[in-house]
Amino acid sequence: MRRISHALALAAVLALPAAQAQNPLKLGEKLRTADPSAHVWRDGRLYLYTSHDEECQADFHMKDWHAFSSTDLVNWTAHGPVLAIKDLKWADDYAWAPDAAYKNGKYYLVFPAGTGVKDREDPKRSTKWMGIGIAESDSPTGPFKDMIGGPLWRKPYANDPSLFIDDDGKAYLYFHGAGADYRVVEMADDLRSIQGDFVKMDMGGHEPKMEGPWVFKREGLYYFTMPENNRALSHYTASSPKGPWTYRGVFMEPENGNNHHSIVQYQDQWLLFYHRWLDVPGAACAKKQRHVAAEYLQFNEDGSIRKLERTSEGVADFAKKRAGR
Ligand code: FUB
Repeated sequence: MRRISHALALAAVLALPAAQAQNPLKLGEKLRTADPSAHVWRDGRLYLYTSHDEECQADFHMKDWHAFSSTDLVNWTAHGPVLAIKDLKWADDYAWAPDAAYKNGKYYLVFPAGTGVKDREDPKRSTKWMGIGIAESDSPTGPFKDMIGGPLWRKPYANDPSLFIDDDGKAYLYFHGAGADYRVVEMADDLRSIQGDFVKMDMGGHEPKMEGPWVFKREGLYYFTMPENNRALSHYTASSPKGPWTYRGVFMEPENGNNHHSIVQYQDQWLLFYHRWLDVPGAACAKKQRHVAAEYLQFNEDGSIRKLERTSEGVADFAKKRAGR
């Protein structure tokens, strides 16, 4: 009898991770998604805007951006592509990491796109250029329309936008740029143009190579977060959206390849969305491919972000936590 109950207990433990596993998120059986930008809109749903990898992609030639939404973070509604490279007059490739915003009753998708090719052997022969565009919609699920028909600027070369709207309605655009990292530019009220100069922010002397920044505010404190050296998620804090910033350290270590993330509060929980490079059994290639995942994010007493591990459970118990409130 005792042996049977031990066996049952072991079976239950072994069954647990599989039953609860929610990472990577179930966004579509054959759809390879990356670079999740998470937002909670007025309808109470959590939305993810993602980029979309071709199967077994190489050099990130990407063609469209997708949206998904959920209320329990387990069951996701796919809203399909919300904007595609073919809809743009000024770019024909590189549908990279997007961000989104809600302002003046409209939804905005801010996105990088480009042209040309990168010559990895002889970088001087590269013709690749990238810029940042902005598209509008009356709905969070699009379709989004490129109202200005061009990038917000041509120089500096830029991608990975993070559009932060402060409580006073002012919009700040952060991005990764060629020789122009750690810059911020304010945007016009209608978000159709930038306003003023690019401001180089004071990062307290810590300026590693970076990609996709993500800026948010919690309890009056501003957070500038980014994948340091494109891999380790790290953070800075400040009392203003333009800094000066204080470096607060890495909160997620690197794994396999680049990382790109977003952070949002949803129904009392702070959440981290990011992507992982994972094996895909049965895929046409042997290499790892990108998948969107999520974890709970915790803060220390001093406001810094607690270091976290990647888990297979992710936020599978989100609905249960909500019910237990
Ligand atoms: O998905 C294409 C690029 O890879 C993103 O824009 C970067 O942040 C990196 O994730």
